[in-house]
Amino acid sequence: MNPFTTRALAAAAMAALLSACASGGAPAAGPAAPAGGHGQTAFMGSYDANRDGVVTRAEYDAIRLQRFRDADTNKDGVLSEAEYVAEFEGRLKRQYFDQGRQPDAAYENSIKQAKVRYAIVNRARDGRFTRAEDEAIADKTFKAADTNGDGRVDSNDPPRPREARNDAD
Ligand SMILES: [Ca+2]
Ligand SMILES: [Ca+2]
Ligand SMILES: [Ca+2]
Repeated sequence: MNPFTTRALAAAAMAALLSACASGGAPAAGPAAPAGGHGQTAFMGSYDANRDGVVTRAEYDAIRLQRFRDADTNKDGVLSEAEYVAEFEGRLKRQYFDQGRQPDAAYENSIKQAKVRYAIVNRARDGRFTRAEDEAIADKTFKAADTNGDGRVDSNDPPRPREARNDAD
């Protein structure tokens, strides 16, 4: 099978998946762009649940917790790599669908990045990413985005240099 055929098949499979998502009916409320990207726009898109331009710590923590619980499909209280990546891919698919995009090289790369992130967040390398580990990362990620340190992430937070960003999520 030549690479073009493989790509076409992959695209067809993804289109089927995306239309399955669509018929499921995604809720209109909630964050605007729930996966991927860096910087404040991505952060707001992921965590500003009521879309008022401010991410409070309460909003942020609630979404992190919900995400963790949704990802823990076997309900054992920890995330395996497969659960972690599947949760991310679900959000990425919705984002692509909402934007009318077909899966592309960036999509594949995002999935690879999610696997890399899992290896980073699961520090113990034991295949068990715990809620406590997630909370520790969440705290760092929020504080990294809240550059003026007022406990909220909004347009008053000056961007920080790229090398200082926390890429854990
Ligand atoms: Ca908000
Ligand atoms: Ca689990
Ligand atoms: Ca702030």
